[in-house]
Amino acid sequence: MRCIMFKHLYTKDGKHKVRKFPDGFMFGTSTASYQVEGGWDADGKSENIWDHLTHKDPCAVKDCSNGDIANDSYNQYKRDVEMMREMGLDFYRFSLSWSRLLPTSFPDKINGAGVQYYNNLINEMLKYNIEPMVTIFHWDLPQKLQELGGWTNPHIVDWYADYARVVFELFGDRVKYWITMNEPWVICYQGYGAGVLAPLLEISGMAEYMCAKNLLLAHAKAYHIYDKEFRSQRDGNIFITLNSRFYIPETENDLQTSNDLADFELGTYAHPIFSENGDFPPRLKELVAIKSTEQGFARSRLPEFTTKEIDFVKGTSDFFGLNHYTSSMIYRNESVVGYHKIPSYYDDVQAIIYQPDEWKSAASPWLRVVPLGFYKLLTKIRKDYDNPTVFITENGFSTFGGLEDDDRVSYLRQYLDAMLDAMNEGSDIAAYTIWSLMDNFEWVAGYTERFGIYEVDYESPERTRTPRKSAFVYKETIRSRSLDHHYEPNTTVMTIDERH
Ligand code: PNW
Repeated sequence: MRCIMFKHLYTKDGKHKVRKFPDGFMFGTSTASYQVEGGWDADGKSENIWDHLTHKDPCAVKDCSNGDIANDSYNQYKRDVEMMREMGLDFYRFSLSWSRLLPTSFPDKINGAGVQYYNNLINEMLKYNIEPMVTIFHWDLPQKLQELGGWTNPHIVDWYADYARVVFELFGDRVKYWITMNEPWVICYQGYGAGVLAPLLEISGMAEYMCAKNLLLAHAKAYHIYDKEFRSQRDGNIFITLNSRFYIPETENDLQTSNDLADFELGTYAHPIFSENGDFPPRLKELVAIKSTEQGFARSRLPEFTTKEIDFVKGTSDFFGLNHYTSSMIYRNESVVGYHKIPSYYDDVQAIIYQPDEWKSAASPWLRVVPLGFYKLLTKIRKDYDNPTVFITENGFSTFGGLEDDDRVSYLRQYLDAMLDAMNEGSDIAAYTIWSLMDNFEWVAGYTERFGIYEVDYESPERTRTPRKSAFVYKETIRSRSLDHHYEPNTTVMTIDERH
């Protein structure tokens, strides 16, 4: 390995002392509709792109499974809330299924049974003082809209905004935290560029850029609707969740490469919203334009925003939602001819990323333990975007199952430590969320990779949930509002404490 930039992956501070979280800091866990709900065609729900993919081509998913039943949260929601109470969560982040609420994709018909389900869940949480944090869109696009081009069709700006308005009307009296989109980079690159997630399109260097522009405008439109028409109802908040790794440069010469890929990944979505000038990052525009000209395209493959659109998108997020799991090494690839397809996203940015075998791996092959990267990323966000208030909306570790998840406990402690390091240096971080409350359908990995701090038994009809060691450790973190590397829980019984 030619890694000379950082000698260690771990933060040095805090390993042996108990570290306190600031007053008001919020702890939660997260899931997403398709990954847990099941009830794929229950009570009037229509087909979304994951129903479609898994039914048409079952073994596109590793274990040829699907989310038809998943965790059966559609019926087991009371147990889900009971788990939140067991751990004493401040909030729970879940997502709404567009095709459950609007079976035609449009607001001409609202599915009462779908509304009832989310009302039940929200009301059950509020009964016990658990704040709902609601993601409006976490990847399960109605199949009909996909057939119309999905996120590459500019009309989706209105389709999404109409859907958002409906959910603000339905649930805005009780929901204080709204997330417009989960991980635009994953939606656009992995879904339309790399062909690894539904709709499995592989049109890189083109489709992910079209998707990016439409998605940003759709997000902004929903933000403005909420801001003007609904915010006052509950003095609520609305923001977007972006995902990013940190890219560790192999040598000093790769510093620019690392910054370039950050512009292509996080920057594509963060710069238009969180920077002073708005618009796509200048380096992204420059690099795609140069390549497009060289390749004989009539214009840049990256669409442009008009001045009006730039202003429309700028400043449209109350917080900076961040999902972070891992980091990679990076180097420049100018000399590696034929490594990436032309045109393509990675050819445009001219970067190659990899993770050294020495880095400890989770069950997911892409997930290795690099807490220093979390600290570096949080520091970069503080500096690049004028210290926004950050909500960590996902962070977590996968295993192959089992209740004694010491590797997860160790990962979570190291990542919380890295987060506290960044906070000590001034990063404004207000919330932390573990992915996930429980095992769930892990997209194309099916049920083979387990992210839950509760284990789910997929053999039992009620999908029995059992706390892992990490759930007990998280409970104590929340109770004591502190990080103690040496706390050993008694994992025999999980109880519900006073507060809930
Ligand atoms: C998240 N990366 O995506 C998703 O929001 C969840 O639905 C999913 O289950 C979870 O990760 C675990 O895979 C990721 O670049 C996006 O390293 C990007 C990365 C990792 C996870």
